[in-house]
Formats: sequence, C-alpha cells, structure tokens
Amino acid sequence: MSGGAWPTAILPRMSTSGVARNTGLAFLTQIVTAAFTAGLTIFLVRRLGPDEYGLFSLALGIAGLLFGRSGAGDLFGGVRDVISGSSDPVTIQLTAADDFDPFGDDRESADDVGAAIDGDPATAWTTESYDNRDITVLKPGVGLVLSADQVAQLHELILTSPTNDWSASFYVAETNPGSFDAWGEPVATLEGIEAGTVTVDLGGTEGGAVLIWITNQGDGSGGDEVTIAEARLTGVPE
Ligand SMILES: [Ca+2]
Ligand SMILES: [Ca+2]
Repeated sequence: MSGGAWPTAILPRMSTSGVARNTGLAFLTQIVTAAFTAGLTIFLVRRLGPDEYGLFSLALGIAGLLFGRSGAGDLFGGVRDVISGSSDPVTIQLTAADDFDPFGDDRESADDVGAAIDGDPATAWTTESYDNRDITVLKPGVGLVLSADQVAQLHELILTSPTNDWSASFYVAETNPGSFDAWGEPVATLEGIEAGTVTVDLGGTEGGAVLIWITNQGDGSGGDEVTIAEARLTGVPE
C-alpha cells in the first residue's frame, strides 16, 4: 500500500464520520433538553398552585421575549405550552357531511356527501350542474357542511378538488346551525381557487362545524360544477 493513496481514500470517510458525530451531538442535545423540559414541567406543575400560575405564565412570556428564538426561548415556550394546554394543531376528525341548498331545493347531491370525508381521494361529492358558473346569478350559493367530533380552535381546512378557478366562502360554527343566516360572517373567502389542494386559513376560530359556501363553480369537468374529493380539518382541541 503506497502512502500517497491515504489522503484521498480517508478524507471522505473522515468527513462522513464528522457529520455523523455532529448529528449525534445534536440528537443528544435534543434528548437532554426534552428530559430537562419534562422534569422542570412536572416539578412546576406540582409546585405551583392556581394563584401562582398567572405570575409564572407572565414571567415565562417575558423570558420568552428576552430569549427570542434561542434554545432557551424554545424551552420556556415548551414549558408554557405544556402548562397552559396549548399545542400545535392536530387533525380534527370530521364525522359528518351534509349538503346545503337553502335557497334552492334543499338538496345538493345528498347521496354523495360522505365521499368528501371518507379518506379516499378517488371518491368525491359534486355540486349539481348549473347553467352559469356564477351561481350567484341564480341564488346566493350552495354548500357542504362538515361537522367535527369536537369543538376546537380551528386552524386549517384542507380541500382536495379537481375543479379549477372556483370560489367559496368559509364559515365556522360550534355545530351545524341549520339556517344560512345563523352561520354569521365568513371566516375566509377565496376566489379563483386552483385545482389540486387548497388550504383555507380558519385563523384559530373556535368551532366544530365548517360551511363551504360555493359561489362560483369555475370550469368543473362535465359542466359547471365543483367537486370536492377530500376535506380535512386541523386545529387545537380545547
Ligand atoms: Ca340543489
Ligand atoms: Ca373522497
């Protein structure tokens, strides 16, 4: 074996081991931080009574501001989240879908509503066909009501649809109120929605039901209609 071959043969391996070591250190740091966070949280939850919680929460808030996005800031934020019960949004299970055509015949492809929440992208709910893609020429709109298994701070409604260039407003209520007026004001309105996946920001609005109120059917296939293959909801449970 000639000595001249060593540097090129060894360098890549050393480099790889360096990366592995750094990854291992980062992982170890995360484990230690997580363990420390868990221990501190348990200690604080046991020690602090309800009266002290407010002061402690304020202190954590100030500390979080001071530390910003540093590791210490993340640590304080994590402890505060655990104690206050807040956390990242999770999937909120949809348990029912109902067609909604209060200004028409009270039916809107009622037999297919379940297909919008069955977890199968190959099945879908589709509005009825209308002569004009702008439904508001005929009536205020048609809709689909999605009901969840709980009330939550709703984060996002994620829709999958093959329809292009459609428009809708999105309403939130605690439960399906039945009448259109009872939904109040829309939380979001989107126009010119492109085919594919659209994420509707529900802004943390508290609720357990969402109305997709379709006002323009875009250029849906097979005539003017909007197809919704799948709907998914995320939020922070209460
Ligand atoms: Ca109808
Ligand atoms: Ca489906």
